Amino acid sequence: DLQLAWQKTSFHFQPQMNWMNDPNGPLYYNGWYHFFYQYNPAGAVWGNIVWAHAVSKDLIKWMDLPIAMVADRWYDFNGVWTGSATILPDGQIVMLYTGSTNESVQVQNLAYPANLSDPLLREWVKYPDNPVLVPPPGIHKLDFRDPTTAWLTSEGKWRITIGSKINKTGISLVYETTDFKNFELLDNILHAVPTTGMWECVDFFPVSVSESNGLDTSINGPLVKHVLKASMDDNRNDYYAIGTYNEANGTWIPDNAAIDVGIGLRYDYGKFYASKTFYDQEKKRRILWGWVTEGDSEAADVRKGWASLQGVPRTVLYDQKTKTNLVQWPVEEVENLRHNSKEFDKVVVPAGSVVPLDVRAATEIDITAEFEIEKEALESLPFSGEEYSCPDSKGATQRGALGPFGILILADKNLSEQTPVYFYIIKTFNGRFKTFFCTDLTRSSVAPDVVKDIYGETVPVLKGERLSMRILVDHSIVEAYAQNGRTCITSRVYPTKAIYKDAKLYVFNNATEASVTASIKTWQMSSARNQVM
Ligand code: DQQ
Repeated sequence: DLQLAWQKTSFHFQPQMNWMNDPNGPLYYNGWYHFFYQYNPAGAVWGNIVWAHAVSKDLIKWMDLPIAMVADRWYDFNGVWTGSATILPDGQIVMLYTGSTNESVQVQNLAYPANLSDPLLREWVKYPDNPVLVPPPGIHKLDFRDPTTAWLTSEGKWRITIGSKINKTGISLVYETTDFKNFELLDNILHAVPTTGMWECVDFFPVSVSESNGLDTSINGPLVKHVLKASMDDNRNDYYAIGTYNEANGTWIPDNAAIDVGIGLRYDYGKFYASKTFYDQEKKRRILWGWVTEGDSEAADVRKGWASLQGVPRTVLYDQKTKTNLVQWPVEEVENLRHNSKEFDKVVVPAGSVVPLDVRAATEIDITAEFEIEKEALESLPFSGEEYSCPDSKGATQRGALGPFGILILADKNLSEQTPVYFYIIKTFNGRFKTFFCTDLTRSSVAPDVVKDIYGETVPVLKGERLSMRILVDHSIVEAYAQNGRTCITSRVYPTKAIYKDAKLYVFNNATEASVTASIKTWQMSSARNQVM
């Protein structure tokens, strides 16, 4: 089936076949990036979970290695679940992961490479005295999973945090250790947020407020803030908040309690879950991996023989301009796949029009676009009390004075299938502008049984800044970034007509009052598969 075959990506991480979920234990060691992931060797649905393993020199072109860890002990009999890597100062590598025991109790286990002189780290050994941690008193046996990378305190002890919940309050427990075998539960939890439910895949890391490089997980100090992220089992989204870590009492406090973990910012407003960062000591950056689920039916996944992707790894930094959010950007290495660039300079897009962009098949394409709105329209517009939210709107067909305008991707020549990625601007009563960034899947496919949500949120735009977006299209995945990565939206799309050479690109403006001028650059993207490293 040509349409199902088309859905396979050419530069996103995905195994040859079968089910994949969370990223696990990413790390850089001896010239190689390592990536492990939750994997079902036996089918395209979740189950039989093991740790699969791949390596790369550039985070884009991957080589599959043998499965790293299978469910062969009582303490991980029901699954080798999610975990994280810690690289010790002497170069040793420590892996902590959750095992679902033969009785389905969630416990934490220790594993390490059999042979550190193998740069591919092919063989993994489980510590004979596993588990190293069992659910403490008061924590349910099914609510204790996904240990983080450890960080070193000023006293020279290691700490990890593990997500859980008490009643409906999401929490993160903290343990201290010196040898990764014996742990002490600290009296204080790292943080808790009522009503948010179980916290999966907690991540905790420092960001610099003054520099544009990433920080090793153990760094702390006056020019450092700490990000706490949790994956909300209740609504399947990754929420983060920026705050301050108090090492002495072991707690973290958000900068702004109104946008605490689980109730404020998300890494991504589309499909993006169970994400995890690691510090790349080679290029001094922090890199974020996130799992992107399917939006088609389970039956379709079984028919095509695979399910799920990983987003292109993203560099994560504190936004020194807004000071309220992170910025996420595809790792620079993805740009090595760019070729055949095209430039569309200062294209005038009048209110209510669609302008085709002459690129050849747009199924593997990197797009950057900047938009300028007519000055007079901006100024003369009356204030509006309009309430807007991407998911509650009618998508790209809902016309406002200053939007929507943006790019139609994966559109056929009749526009019977199209996925608009766009801005929508509101002039609020205080005269300020509020900008939304959305992706509308309503018309992405004529197929009936696929997700057709409208995703998106506000994006901060500072005075004097141009509106800009970047879109990575790779067959059935679309990653959209606004204002250099302040707001991100990852979508899965399943067109039936706008595929292969019939996938076209347009710039559109559905505003009623303003014409926009768009400057767009596109690059075809080479495949990352079957390339020599
Ligand atoms: N996936 C793993 C768990 C984790 C969940 C099991 C998050 O460890 O909590 O496959 O997607």
